[in-house]
Amino acid sequence: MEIYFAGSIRGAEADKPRFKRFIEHLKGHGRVLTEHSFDYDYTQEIQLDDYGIYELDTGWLKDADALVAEVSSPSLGVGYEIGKVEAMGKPILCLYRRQEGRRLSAMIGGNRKLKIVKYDSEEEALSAIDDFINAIKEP
Ligand code: 6K6
Repeated sequence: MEIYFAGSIRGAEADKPRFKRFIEHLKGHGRVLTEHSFDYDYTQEIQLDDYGIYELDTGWLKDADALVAEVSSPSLGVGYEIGKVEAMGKPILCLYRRQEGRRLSAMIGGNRKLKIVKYDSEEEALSAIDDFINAIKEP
């Protein structure tokens, strides 16, 4: 199982420590193609320009069996990735942390093709990941 994890990088409030915990959990289910996208030391080492990042990421989107997107912070890149993977007909889980005074974009929250999980605690998000991946694995 190859999993594409998406989360805000240049968008609002990129919460890398939380993304890394989600990635570690996902690694228990398969290969996370984007593991290093949320690792500044590593990405600085490989130093891709924006054209290189786009080529690498769009290739991984094609390879992925499923997309897990953290959508708590608005991000153009994450929205674009969700749209592309939806067009490929692959399963998508969107994880949204409930926040006072904020609402998830209707273009994500109103899309019945996406599995949307709104969470308060990280444990809820991790258990939603398990349910989502186990449902894909079922024959
Ligand atoms: C990452 C950390 C430090 O430098 C980088 C290099 N940038 C990126 N590397 C890999 N993937 C990226 C990078 N920038 C955006 N993406 C992709 O878009 C990721 O797959 C994210 O899910 C998404 C984030 O988009 P923005 O618009 O929030 O940046």
